[in-house]
Amino acid sequence: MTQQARTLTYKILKKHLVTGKLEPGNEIGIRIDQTLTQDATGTMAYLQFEAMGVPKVRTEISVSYVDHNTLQQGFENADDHRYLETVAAKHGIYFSRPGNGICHQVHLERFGKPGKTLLGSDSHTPTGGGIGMLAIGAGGLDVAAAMGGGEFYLTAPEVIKIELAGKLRKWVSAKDVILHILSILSTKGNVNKVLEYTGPGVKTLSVPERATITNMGAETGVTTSIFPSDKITKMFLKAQGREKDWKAFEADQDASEYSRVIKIDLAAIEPLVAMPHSPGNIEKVRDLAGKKVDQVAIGSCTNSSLRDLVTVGEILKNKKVHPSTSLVISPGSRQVFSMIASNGTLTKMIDAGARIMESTCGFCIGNGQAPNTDAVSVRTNNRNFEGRSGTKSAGVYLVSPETAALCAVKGEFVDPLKQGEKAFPRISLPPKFEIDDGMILKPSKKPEKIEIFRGPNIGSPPKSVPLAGVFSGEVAIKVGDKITTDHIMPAGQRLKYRSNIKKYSEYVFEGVDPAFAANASRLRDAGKAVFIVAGESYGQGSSREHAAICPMFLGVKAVLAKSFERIHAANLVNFGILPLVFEKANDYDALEKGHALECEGLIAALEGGAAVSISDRTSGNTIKMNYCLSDRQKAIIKAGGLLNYTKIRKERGAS
Ligand code: MIC
Ligand code: SF4
Repeated sequence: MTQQARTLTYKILKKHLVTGKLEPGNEIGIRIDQTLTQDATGTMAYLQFEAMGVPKVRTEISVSYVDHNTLQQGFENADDHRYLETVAAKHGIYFSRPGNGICHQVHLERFGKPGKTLLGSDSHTPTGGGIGMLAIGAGGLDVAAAMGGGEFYLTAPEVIKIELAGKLRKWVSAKDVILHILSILSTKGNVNKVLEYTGPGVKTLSVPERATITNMGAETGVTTSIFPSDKITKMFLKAQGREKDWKAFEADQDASEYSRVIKIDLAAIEPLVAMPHSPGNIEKVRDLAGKKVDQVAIGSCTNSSLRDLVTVGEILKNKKVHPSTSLVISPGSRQVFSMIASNGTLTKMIDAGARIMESTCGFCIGNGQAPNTDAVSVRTNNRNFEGRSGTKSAGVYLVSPETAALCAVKGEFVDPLKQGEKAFPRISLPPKFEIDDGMILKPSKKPEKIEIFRGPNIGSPPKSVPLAGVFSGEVAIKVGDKITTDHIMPAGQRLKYRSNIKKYSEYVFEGVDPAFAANASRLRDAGKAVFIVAGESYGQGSSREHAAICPMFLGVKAVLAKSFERIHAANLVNFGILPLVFEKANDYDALEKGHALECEGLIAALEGGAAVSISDRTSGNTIKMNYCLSDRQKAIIKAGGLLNYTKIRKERGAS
C-alpha cells in the first residue's frame, strides 16, 4: 500500500496522535512535548496543575516565563513572580526570570525544536512555527492538563498551503507579508485551519522573519502556522549553539491534504499597515504618507529580534527622533538586549533619543506607554484593539520595524519605498549569538525541600456547578461582531488581578458596559442564569481563560453568538459555559439586553444532538441554538467544567 503524501502539519499530528481519527473536522487528542506559560495566564495554570496532584511535569520540557506583569506597582505582581518561581522549582519546570525576555522570543531562541508539539497558554505560541514546531495556543487549564501528561484535544484542522515565490524588496519585511495575508484572510472565518508555508520564497526568509509571520498568523484565528525546518533553521539553531536540536521536516512534494492554496509573490508586496482598531484593517503605508505620528513603539513578540532591532538602529543612526514624536524600544529578549548593547546598536538608539524599555510585553499589553489623547500611535506589535494601548481615544497603527523607525524620525508616516534601495541599511548577523542562560532557573533537584510562596493576591480557582437541565435568567449584555477577549477581560492596569478572580471579575466588560459586573452578580445572587448575546467571531485575540472564568464567577451560563473563535470557545467549555450558535441570524436581531430567557430540556437536547430551544419570555419568540461540541465536551459542560469532569472520571476510575 502506498503511503499517503502528507502535509507537514499532518506528519507532526500523526506522530503525536493519541486518540481520534486524523481527518479534518474530527476531534483528536495529541501528545504534547513542550509547554510554555507566561505569568498573566500562568498563575491560574499552575494553581490548576497543583490541584491535579501530579508531582512532576510529564512533558519533555515545560517553561514558565515572566514577561507580562512586570510593572510591580504594588505587591501583587511580585507575589505572583515568587509563586511562579517556587511552583516551577517544585514541579520540574524551568523558570525564565522577569527581564529574561518575552516568552515566544526566548522559547524560539533557547528551547524550540523542529517537529515537536508545543502548547502555550498564550495565543501567540504559534511563533514556534517559525522553527518548524506545531505550536498551539490554549487556555491555562488545557496547558495544565498537558503538563500532567494528558493529551490536548483539538479539531483536526484543514491545512491551507501558502506558496511563497520571489524575494521581498528592500524596505519590505516579514511583517508586511503577514499583513498582506491578513488582507486576504481577515480576522474571522479561519477557525480550525493551519497555515502551512511552502515554495521557493521560504528559503529567502530567516527564522526570526518566519517567526514574525507565524506569530501574527494568530490574528487570522487559525489554529497555528508552520514553516518547514530546513538549512536556514539549522543555521539559526547553530547560532544558538543548538545544532543538535535540528532535524529536517517538510511537507511531501505531492501532499494533497490542502484545502486551499494561496500563492504569494514576495516581490509584489509593499509596506502595509493595520489601521485602528483591528489587525485585519489593512491599507498601504504610502496612502498615509504625511499623517502626523505622536508615538512610535518598537518591540513585542512580533518584531523584537536581533534582525529587527539592528535594522532599526541603522535607520536611526546619526538621526534624531522628531521633536513631537516619542519613540519607545523594547528588545524581545535579554539575548537581543545584550547583543545590541555590544554591537553598538543600542548607542545609536539612545543617541537618536529612543526610550529603552526592559525586555517584556510592556506597551503591547497596555502596561505602560499609554499614548496621549487622540494619539496616532505607530507600533510593531500584533494587536491594535480599541483601548488596549491604555488610551481609548488613541488609534494604533501596526507596521514593520522599518516603517516604524522611519515614522519616528520624520514625525509622520513616510512611504518606505520612496527612500530608495541605496538608503536601505545593509545588516549582517553574527554566525554565533551570545548565549547566557543564567536567567533561566532549572527545576530543583530537591523538590521536597521547596516551599511554595503564596501571597494574598493568589486565590484558588473558583468552583463551578454541574449543568442544570432547566435554567432561566436574563440577557445581561448584547454586543456586536468581533468582540475580543480584551473587551471581555481588560488587561493593562487590571492585569495585576489575574490571580484574584473575585477582584478581576469586577472588570468584566469594563470598557463596553461598566455596569455589567454588578448587574450580572445581582442576577446570579437572585438565582438567575446570566446570558451574553454576541455577533460574529466572539472571543477573538488572547487565550486568557479569565474571559471565561470571570464570567463563570458572575453566573454566566451561556453565550449566544453568531460564531466563536477557537481558543475562547474551548475556554468557555472548560469552565462550564455553553457556547451556543444562532441557527437564524435574525434571532440575534430580536434579542435585547434585559430579555428574560428560559431553557428546558437542555441535557436531553445535548445528549440527543438536537438544537437547544430557548424561549424568549419578553418577545414570545422561540430561539433555536446550535453548538459544535464533541461528546467529550458535552460531558465537560454537563459536569460544570473540565476540573469537575476530571474529578468525576478519577472517582469512577477512568484512565
Ligand atoms: C495578548 O497578547 O493578548 C496576551 C496578553 O499575550 C494574551 C495572553 C493573556 O491575556 O495573558 C494572549 O495572547 O493569549
Ligand atoms: Fe506579550 Fe504582546 Fe506578545 Fe501578547 S502579543 S505575548 S502581550 S508581546
